[in-house]
Amino acid sequence: MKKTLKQTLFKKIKEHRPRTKRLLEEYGDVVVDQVTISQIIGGMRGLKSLVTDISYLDPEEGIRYRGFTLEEVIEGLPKPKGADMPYVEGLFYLLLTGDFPNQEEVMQVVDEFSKRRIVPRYVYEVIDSFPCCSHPMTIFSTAILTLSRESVFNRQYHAGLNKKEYWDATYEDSLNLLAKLPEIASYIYNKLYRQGPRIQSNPNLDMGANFAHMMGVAKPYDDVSRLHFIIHSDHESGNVSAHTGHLVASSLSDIYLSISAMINGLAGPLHGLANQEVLRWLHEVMDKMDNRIPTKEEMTQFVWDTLNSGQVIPGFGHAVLRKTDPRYMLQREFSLKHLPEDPIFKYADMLYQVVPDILMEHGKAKNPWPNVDAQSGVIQWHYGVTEYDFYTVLFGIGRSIGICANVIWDRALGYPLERPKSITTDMLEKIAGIKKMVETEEKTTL
Ligand code: CMX
Repeated sequence: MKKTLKQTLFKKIKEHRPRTKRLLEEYGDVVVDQVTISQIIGGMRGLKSLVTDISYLDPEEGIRYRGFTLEEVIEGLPKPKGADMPYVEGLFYLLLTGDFPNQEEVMQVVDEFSKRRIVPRYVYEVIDSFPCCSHPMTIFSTAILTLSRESVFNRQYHAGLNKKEYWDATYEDSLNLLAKLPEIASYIYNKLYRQGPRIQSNPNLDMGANFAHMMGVAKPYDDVSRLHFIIHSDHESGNVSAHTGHLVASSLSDIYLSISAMINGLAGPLHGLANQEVLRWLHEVMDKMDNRIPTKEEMTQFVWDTLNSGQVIPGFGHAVLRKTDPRYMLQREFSLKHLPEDPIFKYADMLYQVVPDILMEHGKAKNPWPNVDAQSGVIQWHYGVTEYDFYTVLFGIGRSIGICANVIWDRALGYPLERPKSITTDMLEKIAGIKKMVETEEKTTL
């Protein structure tokens, strides 16, 4: 009998624990980085102060999951029959263990997800009770929060759980939650935008196909969903959603509280919400152009107008990346293959041609190249999911997979409560020697 994912994971955890223990006990004083005032005031950019083995973001290369590029991940994971994109459940296996699952191993996870997918009725009642015009991310976050009462971790913790077992209960909570996210998200979508009867899930389908089925969108939307969830799952630890998930979980809040919190971080326009902002912005341009494809000069003018009015160009720039996001490139390749003639794709592609040069001339953004959000909405739009307010929910399903994997490992390795130290502006000025200079100046004037 093949080992289950949980058994394989436990073996990896036991192998890894001594590495963390040795680093802490024997090398705890080794200096990794130093911190400057601009990093303290400037959102801790580049400060090496978190650890994760699930993914690593190289500024010049882009994301690697467990050491593998996205192309290698897509190539190496098992795929459902006839699909171009792999099982999302297989990605979860890879993120947790660092190993590519074989067909039998991935089917075990597909089966686990299928068994845990049923959402309690009270969650639907909470969703139904939202006032109209609520943003789908607010509803999604609340629905997840509501599930906290199901937490295995909470139950076991209050009954007296050994620290070494925290990861196990968190693993159970994570699977229980991840399996339900497509059901919750598609329910929100249908409620907000379709008003038709809910499409029941099909327990025989994998996560991507089941999501497409519940959204009521035909093939290849199953592959679109798989690709979307896989490429959005993780982007190392420092981005707002990943960091929030880790931070909240570090106080031993359960996975539902942690994932709900990370969804709230993702809902900001400088982070995940940028994918809806790209479509909103493109539609403003389309309206002004009466749906005609603008010339390069016209598009250039729109971009400058946005910059000159003090707004950012959504879908461009990145806090870490310094080249075109490989997640953008993968989606662009998909679009070139499946929707090259779509007008929205043509608009987005024109942005790719004009924005980087403009941002360079503008001279502020450290990275003028497109990020993941510049292209994801274009694909959704093409397949009929045109309600762009919903796009960040899709990002949220994917990102939850990575955060759950991270939190399980955080608990397995006993990472403590996160608690950096803050200081005051007075103290920073003192460190910079500014106060002394001001006092001297005052004395001179007197
Ligand atoms: N358009 C206009 N100005 C931009 C810009 C853009 N796309 N990207 C960066 N800048 C500006 C910043 O606002 C900043 O201006 P100020 O000095 O006036 O504050 C300056 O350039 C320097 O910023 P940076 O160091 O290059 O970038 P940050 O690390 O501060 O911010 C990010 C990164 C993503 C928030 C920023 O590039 C941005 O706002 N992009 C547009 C929104 C977006 O696409 N977000 C999604 C990112 C991916 C994701 O998380 O989903």
